[in-house]
Amino acid sequence: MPTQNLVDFAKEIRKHTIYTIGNLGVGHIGGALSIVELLALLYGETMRVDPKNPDWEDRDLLVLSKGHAGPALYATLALKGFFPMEELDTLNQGGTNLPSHCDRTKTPGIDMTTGSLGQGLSAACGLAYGRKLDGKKVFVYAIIGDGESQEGQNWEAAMFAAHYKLSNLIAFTDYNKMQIDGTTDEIMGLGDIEGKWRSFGWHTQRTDGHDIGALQKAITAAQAHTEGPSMIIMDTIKGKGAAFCEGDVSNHNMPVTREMADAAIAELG
Ligand SMILES: Cc1ncc(C[n+]2csc(CCOP(=O)(O)OP(=O)(O)O)c2C)c(N)n1
Repeated sequence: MPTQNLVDFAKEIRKHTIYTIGNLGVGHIGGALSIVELLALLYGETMRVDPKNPDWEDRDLLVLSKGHAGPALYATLALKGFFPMEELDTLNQGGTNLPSHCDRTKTPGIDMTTGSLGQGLSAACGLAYGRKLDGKKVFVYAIIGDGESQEGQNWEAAMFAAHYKLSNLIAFTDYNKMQIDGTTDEIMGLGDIEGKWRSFGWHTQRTDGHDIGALQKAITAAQAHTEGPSMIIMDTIKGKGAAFCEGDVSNHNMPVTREMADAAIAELG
């Protein structure tokens, strides 16, 4: 069972993500909100990180391959103390350390620069393979989108990770069934997505991506699998928790006024 702390942490991440995008006036709110529970669990419990030493060599790493969901990760990192909360007000503005998409050279706690979809899993493979060669007992986590899964490079990474038995690589597919222009089924259906990963030699699981307890179990099982990489397919809802856009296919990158944000935050309590 998740502790109340993790549920509360997820709520705070969600509120600050909505606030930050509302403060800017526009942003990738849908795909940011669908990964909030996962981020709360990773940074609230699972990952070994040190906010005071973000470049610690023995830390676990996260590659947020769907880098447009950066605002949710920024809220998480700020709440963990990687940088001051006030910096969230600078999202995607001139001179900011928080660009709309993740940049490891700008933001403490960001482990990989992402945003060009399809490439993050390959980077995660490299990080995991390097750690394995060095004999380091750390995990590399990666989050990819379902629309992003249509990019062919993912499947080269899938073969690589299985071939090199990267059991220190645990990836998540944010299966919110939507992408920029519509549903994944309309644009390019993923079919049996879990079966695809399994056939590439990955240990696979499918779970509710908004249920922290279910995610905990899945991550524990993935960590225990020592034969190769793991993929956890998370069933999620795009825009989860923001009443003005939850489950709406137009929420990919949408205008959000302060009034909309304030109302959604008040509703979360
Ligand atoms: C290589 C590349 N092509 C196009 C884009 C523009 N783009 C940004 S987000 C997005 C849709 C991604 O859909 P999905 O992976 O399902 O993300 P989510 O719906 O969870 O936000 C696209 C096409 C990009 N960032 N990179």
